Amino acid sequence: MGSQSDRATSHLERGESRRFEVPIGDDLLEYVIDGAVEFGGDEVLLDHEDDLTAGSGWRADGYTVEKIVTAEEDAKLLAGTTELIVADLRRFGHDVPPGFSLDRYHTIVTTSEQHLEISRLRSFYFGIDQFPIDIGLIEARLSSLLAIQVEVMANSEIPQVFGVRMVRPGSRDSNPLHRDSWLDRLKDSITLYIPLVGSTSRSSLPLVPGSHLWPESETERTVAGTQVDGVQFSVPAVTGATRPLRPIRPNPGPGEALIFSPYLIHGGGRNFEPDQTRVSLELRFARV
Ligand SMILES: O=C(O)CCC(=O)C(=O)O
Ligand SMILES: [Fe+2]
Repeated sequence: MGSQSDRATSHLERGESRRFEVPIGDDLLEYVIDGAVEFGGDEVLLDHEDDLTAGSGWRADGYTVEKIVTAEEDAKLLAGTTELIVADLRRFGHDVPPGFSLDRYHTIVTTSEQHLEISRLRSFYFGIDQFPIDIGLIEARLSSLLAIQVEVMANSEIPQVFGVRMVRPGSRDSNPLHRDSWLDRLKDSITLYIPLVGSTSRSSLPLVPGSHLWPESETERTVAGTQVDGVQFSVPAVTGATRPLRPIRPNPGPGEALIFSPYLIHGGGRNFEPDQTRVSLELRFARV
């Protein structure tokens, strides 16, 4: 295991297929790549783009874990998010028992088809007016950590938005390894991952420390149209590197956020827990 991930440079042409494996802790991420892949050019993207971590003490790692909400705010985040998801589940005719906890999501949504059906409604993105606490609290804390004034961003449809990620155990609900900065609209931003339930050392968001400073020529990625496990993702997926690809799971605890650069390789957030859905909040911020 792992030989391809150490130096996965066998270039794929259109129409070809290969397996791609990346060890993560004691677990193994496995993907089937169908279609063409390519290496980027010689440049390091951050050499000429805005690095919001420049003034922080963790610029070299590209991520940090910090306390971001109080226990009381954390409880409100969980309760409010549960209400939003329960409303969507009921909209799709699912029976939700009283006292339902979000980490039981996979016991209600038991198939990928059901998960995709709910996902098509809004891709689990909500307007910030539905955020369970004052977003200004998080903006202020993040601004102070970065020593830069930041505010929550839009996506292509909602002016200020937050996402709820739900990754069922043993599912393909998570996205493959990628850099957010390969999407133009996410350059010059910073991302927060806030765990709600079921986020553990075997389910939380993985990332590759320091990979935000790798030259593009050292990362191989899918081109438009190439499928990963039968799915075309909007962001190119990493399919290899000339350096060892060794993602870790920083696994933030209650009230903490994993704060990371959009240039960092992250994703591959498969859930290897046997019986808990991982639920986390996803928030992106830009300079005011
Ligand atoms: O939470 C995950 O598994 C993926 C998150 C991600 O890719 C992002 O927030 O940009
Ligand atoms: Fe991402």
